[in-house]
Amino acid sequence: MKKTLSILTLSVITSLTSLAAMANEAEEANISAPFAREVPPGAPASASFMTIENKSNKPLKITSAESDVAKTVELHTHTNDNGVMRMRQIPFIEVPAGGKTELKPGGLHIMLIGPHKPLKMGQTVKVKLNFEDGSSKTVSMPVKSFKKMMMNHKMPMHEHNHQHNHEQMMEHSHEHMN
Ligand SMILES: [Cu+2]
Repeated sequence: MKKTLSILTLSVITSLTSLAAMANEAEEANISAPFAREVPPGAPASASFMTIENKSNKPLKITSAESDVAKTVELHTHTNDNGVMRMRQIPFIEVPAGGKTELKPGGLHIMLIGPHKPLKMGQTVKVKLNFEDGSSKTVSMPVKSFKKMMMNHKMPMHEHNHQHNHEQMMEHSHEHMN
């Protein structure tokens, strides 16, 4: 009995040691340029964006997200459905080994559904990312106005129109959702 116990203890210590040696997914994820979208009072939803870099040699997955600024937080993407951009919920956001995944307007995003109060420029919003292995990371992000950002970017005409269309599509999709 005593021998069994010590073998058990030893194996627990060994597995704990190997766990500690391996960084978890949250630690391997490098977040840059996070921001949330400014929304007016009564807006049904906002969205947050960021670039996620994977420092490890294994793919990592964000399987959910949470925030105390909104009732529900979902992982979303945009798909082109016969020329109409639609948002849909996805089960995870994957970041390839040694690569990066960009969450941006018109593409992948973290949807903040049912904001408890209007999100205003200058505020900081916290979004917690939950990874597949159970680890998590809280990201603090500034609230930014899309309109301001686009005005600040003196883009060539074509690029500007492109951005503008995205903005319209986002508005359209948001209305669709509720
Ligand atoms: Cu969305």
